[in-house]
Amino acid sequence: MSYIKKPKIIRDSDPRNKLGMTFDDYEGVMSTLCAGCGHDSITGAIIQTVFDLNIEPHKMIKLSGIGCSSKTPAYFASQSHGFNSVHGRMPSVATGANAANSELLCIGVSGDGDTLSIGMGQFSHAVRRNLNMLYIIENNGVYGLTKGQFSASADVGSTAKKGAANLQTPIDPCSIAINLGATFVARSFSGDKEQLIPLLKAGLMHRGFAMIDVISPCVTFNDHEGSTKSYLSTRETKREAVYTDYIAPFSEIEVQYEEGSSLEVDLHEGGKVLLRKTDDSFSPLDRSQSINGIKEASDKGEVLTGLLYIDESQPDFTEVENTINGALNSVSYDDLCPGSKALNELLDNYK
Ligand SMILES: Cc1ncc(C[n+]2csc(CCOP(=O)(O)OP(=O)(O)O)c2C)c(N)n1
Ligand code: SF4
Ligand SMILES: [Mg+2]
Repeated sequence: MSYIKKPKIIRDSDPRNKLGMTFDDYEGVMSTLCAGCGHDSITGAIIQTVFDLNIEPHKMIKLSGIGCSSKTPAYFASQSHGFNSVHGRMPSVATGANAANSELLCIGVSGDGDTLSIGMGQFSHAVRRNLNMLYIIENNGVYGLTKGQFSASADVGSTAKKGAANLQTPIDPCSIAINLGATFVARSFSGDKEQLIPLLKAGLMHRGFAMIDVISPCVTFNDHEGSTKSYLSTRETKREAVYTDYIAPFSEIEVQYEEGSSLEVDLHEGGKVLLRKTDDSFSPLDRSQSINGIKEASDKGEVLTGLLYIDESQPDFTEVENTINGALNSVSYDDLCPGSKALNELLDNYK
């Protein structure tokens, strides 16, 4: 992990968001990842997302596990809260953060190894609890940090740097998440900011568990011929299911698409997702169609990208658990310590 601060040069002409903050204000420390690593492109997209959404840094928490991908939170929003947890254990820390402050915007960044192997149990329960967080998987098909072993998302036949082929069936995080009850599932590519940034915005504004699987080539261990997660292979096999844009609340909505071909989805937090179908057979509002669409594309050797599934009707973790609105540290002393009479009445209920 790097602790080297980026030199901050702010000019009067720099664009500022509604809070008066510049893009640089949302940056983190200098990246120590390999030059060209897809993870750094995702960091750039996250910075653009939180800048555009005018997020107040103290209202956001960034979390991760262990891996090259899990270093990402150090590289953006250095003024926000952060927790770099243990390998695969980020979801339990996110659960605690959600319970302690239901108003914090939560961004978790994980890897395919961190999520689909050691962290699979924790990931599954974060999904089924509909934890209110944006969960980004920086998916390169390998354990980059430990020098390129196949991960559980490596495709059958995909080769390692030294030529050995993976023989085990991959786990597709999008299909798994939809099956487990995720309420927002999308896939994109680190090199496609035009698609990725609107998805990040919509995912962050979604109330509930929003997972985005981002194919993010590892240039050091998995970007050669034979790898199915390389820049070249992903560019050739990527197929967009629906064009997706995020529209901020209160801004005028202009629909320029032909009648019948676009669909607006209201998000709990006030924004809207605008979908335009590029393929009439695909609807991200129908769970079984989403799963079938992902599988059909995969059978053809394609990677289906875009918003793959969304359900805005489900209550999130804090609503189901009826936790307090707001932060625990803002609860008044009288509410925290209502006195012995109130305590005795409470205890009587358990007798
Ligand atoms: C408990 C534990 N087991 C194993 C490791 C070793 N380890 C560190 S990172 C990693 C895999 C990271 O892969 P991924 O999540 O895909 O991240 P990437 O480096 O590819 O971005 C492993 C197995 C560890 N740090 N802690
Ligand atoms: S080893 Fe791979 S995943 Fe890790 S920083 Fe380098 S290119 Fe990125
Ligand atoms: Mg990985």
